[in-house]
Amino acid sequence: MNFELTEDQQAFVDTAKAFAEKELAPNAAKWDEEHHFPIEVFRKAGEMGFMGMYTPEEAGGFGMSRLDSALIFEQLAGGCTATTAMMTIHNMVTWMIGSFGQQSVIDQWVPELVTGEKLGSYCLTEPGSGSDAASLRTSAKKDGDEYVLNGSKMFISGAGETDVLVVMARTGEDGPKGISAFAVPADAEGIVYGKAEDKMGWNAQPTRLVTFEDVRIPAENLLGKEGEGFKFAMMGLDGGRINIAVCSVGTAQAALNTAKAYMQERTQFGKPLAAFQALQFKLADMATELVAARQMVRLAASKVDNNDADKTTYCAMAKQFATDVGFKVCNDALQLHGGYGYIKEYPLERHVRDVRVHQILEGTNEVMRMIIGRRMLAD
Ligand code: FAD
Ligand code: 2MC
Repeated sequence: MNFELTEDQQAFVDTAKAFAEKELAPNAAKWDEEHHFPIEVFRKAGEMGFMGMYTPEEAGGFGMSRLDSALIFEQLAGGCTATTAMMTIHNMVTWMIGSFGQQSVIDQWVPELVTGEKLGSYCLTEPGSGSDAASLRTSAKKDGDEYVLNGSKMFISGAGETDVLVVMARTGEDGPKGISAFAVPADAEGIVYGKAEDKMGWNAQPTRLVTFEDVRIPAENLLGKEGEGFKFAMMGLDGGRINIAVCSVGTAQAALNTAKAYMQERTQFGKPLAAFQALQFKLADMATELVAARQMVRLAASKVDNNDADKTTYCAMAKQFATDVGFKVCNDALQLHGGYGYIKEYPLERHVRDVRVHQILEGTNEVMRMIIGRRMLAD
């Protein structure tokens, strides 16, 4: 087993790092402050090939491995966490349409999703159904050659700014087997968008309630077959959880780099902070835990690439571990800055606010433990 990156992988990392340094990092604080959703940057990311990375080639994507995509997202997240997280959700949606859509639906959406000219949202959560996703109530009723959607989706990332929504809705019985997935044009008549939620972090992208009131869509927009939607939603989230985990790793690495530099510059008691062994030990623990998190995410990504039977468990482990470590490292980096860490002139408080939600969304870290525990006890 070789833990070194290949030449190609190193080139992906270098390209993504350069993009993050040029297009994301200089603007991240402003986008956060102004709650600006940088549409123009998603277009540029599309030109770089970052918007349909692991979508199958036959559907018009780049067919990259999850591991290679994760290497790229890690670098991008070091530039702007919230913007990169939106790119990861968009990649998940593009993969779902490209993998499970009928050819006409692929032709309609995937080319422009891959270039970043169009953007996608993922709609699973509802006001009454979060962790228990299979209890969702949004309905899709077949009416001739159309489906009619009614219901609400809560906390939808990018909503109001995106062009296509992948919506999980009930076409049959209660529970997971009655759920189907649809590609829904975001401007379809009857879709109502709520206000942008006032959030702790992830301010460079809007999060909205989306309500469907007798929304009619062509029946061909069904992804796969009726009843397959919950499985598709979970398959999407296996990859999504790797991506969110790696957004925490990339952000935490940026925070660690900032803290290391600060420890060497800041003097107290006549010495640089770096001279105090207590702080050296803190830095050592941050670096060690971050390496462990990174390796775990890469292992999970390779399990998905190899379609390993345990891939879902590894994705859950990586998501839970890396997002907890990511939050801790960012918070410790803030602490190492003392009072300066708490003010917005430094990026630490933004890092802490942005990565905090990674412990909650794409399945809470309690749900990740549920997935891992169930699997362990099933054997
Ligand atoms: P609940 O499910 O009500 O959970 C409340 C608490 O109880 C949590 O701590 C949870 O871990 C715990 N809990 C629940 N059940 C159990 C159990 N059985 N055992 C132990 N603990 C349990 N969703 C989308 O579909 N698309 C999006 O784009 C999207 N973007 C989001 C963006 C943001 C900024 C946020 C905050 C959320 C987003 N979400 C999105 C929703 C997110 O996935 C949910 O918030 C999350 O899955 C948790 O659901 P909930 O908020 O309803 O919490
Ligand atoms: N891949 C393929 N199939 C899967 C799967 C996976 N990863 N996970 C479950 N399934 C299948 C499973 O095999 C079963 O099918 P079958 O009966 O044919 O074997 C079916 O789906 C039902 O699975 P469960 O019995 O495990 O379903 P349960 O209702 O117990 O819930 C749980 C499972 C808790 C893991 C799921 O509801 C969940 O992930 N909840 C968290 C919700 C979540 O992650 N929301 C994120 C929203 S998106 C977001 O936040 C963004 C920012 C984009």
